[in-house]
Amino acid sequence: MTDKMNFTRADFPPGFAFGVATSAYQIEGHAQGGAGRTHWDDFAATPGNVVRAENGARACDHYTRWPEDLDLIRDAGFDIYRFSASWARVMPEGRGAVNAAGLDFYERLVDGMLARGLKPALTLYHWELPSPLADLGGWRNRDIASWFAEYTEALCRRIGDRLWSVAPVNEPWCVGWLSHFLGQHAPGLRDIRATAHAMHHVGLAHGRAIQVMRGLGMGNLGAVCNFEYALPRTDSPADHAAARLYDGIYNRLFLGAMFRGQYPADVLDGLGPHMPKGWEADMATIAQPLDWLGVNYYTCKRIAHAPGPWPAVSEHLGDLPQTQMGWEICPEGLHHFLHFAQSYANGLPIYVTENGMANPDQPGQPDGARIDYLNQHIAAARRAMAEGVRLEGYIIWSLLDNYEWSLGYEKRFGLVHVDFESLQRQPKASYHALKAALARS
Ligand code: IFM
Repeated sequence: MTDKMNFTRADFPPGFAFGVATSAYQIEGHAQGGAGRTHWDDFAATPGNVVRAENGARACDHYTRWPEDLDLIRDAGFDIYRFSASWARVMPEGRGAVNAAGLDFYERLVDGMLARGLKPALTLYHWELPSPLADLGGWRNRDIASWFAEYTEALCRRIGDRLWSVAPVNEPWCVGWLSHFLGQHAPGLRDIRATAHAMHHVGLAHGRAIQVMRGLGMGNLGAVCNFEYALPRTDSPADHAAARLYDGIYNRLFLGAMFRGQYPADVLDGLGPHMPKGWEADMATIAQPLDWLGVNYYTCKRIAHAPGPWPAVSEHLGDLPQTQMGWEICPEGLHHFLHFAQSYANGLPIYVTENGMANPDQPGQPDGARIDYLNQHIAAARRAMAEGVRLEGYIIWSLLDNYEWSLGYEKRFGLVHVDFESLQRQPKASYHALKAALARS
């Protein structure tokens, strides 16, 4: 293990931007500032859903400690801060009345980034759906596209003039499949019809939000999707077919819709019968022209055919070393997806919008495993760039240890250690290594 990055800023083209990412519910402390209840509060309050039933009520208290957190980002030499706004903080009921303190908070935060020379990269939705909208069916209800457009307008009228970039929805696959088919995230459903509806409505909401922001004269609008490298578990034709379908559901569905106005045919074979009526007419709205594509990448999976109803696939682990999440470390997958993203993005800039690892870090103990992980992945990205991929930035998940959803607070992704009792921040060795690599000579 090393304590140094194996690159410096000078190894990248001028203008290549480095950043860190977080999300609202995972760090802010949702109990403060008049935010409304979210479906994650409800999900966490239901026994068995979240480790120790932990929720985002206090989290990292970024709501009050944001100046210190922005200082940490600036002091390490990062260029971009990718953050998200909480829908329920801006609109506690999800629509209608706006929470003035919520808008004030995001304005202070964005102005704080600009004052420190950071580029504010906003995500409008990183999973904390207001509970009153969940009561109406949440992502299953087609009206969510209009509710989301209303929220987008309320927030962007206030801060849209100062944002460097915006993506509507973080990781559409997680909002659709992980939350409605696998049941691992709020609202915890395991229902194919709910999944098909939610996935389609996520795309529709994305398209409507882009339209609203274009209408406000905003630019540099993109999409952030997560990708998982699907490898067949064995050489059998059945496992190859299963891996291909898994790739379709996970990796090709949203890119197909957003960049080509089409869902992949192999995924529609299974999902088609469950789609909302008249979905075809929405594809032009979903495929709004974009300015960039963001790639979130962490791991690969070994996929096997599994007897049972569609999609009849099962996920397995291979022999590669694993992170604290139990995810295999597979930088080859990032190289693959940067080329893959380029094949959809038609010459647009591509960003790695999330990459990083969870590690059982103790304060004061060097997190060499994270430095190795980042070195390997950044090397894979540089290889793709040398082969012609238009990668223009690399954003690390995450600035702080934070609320890792159904896994609670014990999976530590931060470059900065957070003591969840005292809330004290302590930069890890990876933070210092990145700071040295990013220093401008
Ligand atoms: O913590 C999450 C984040 O909210 C979305 N992308 C993956 C991260 C690690 O699981």
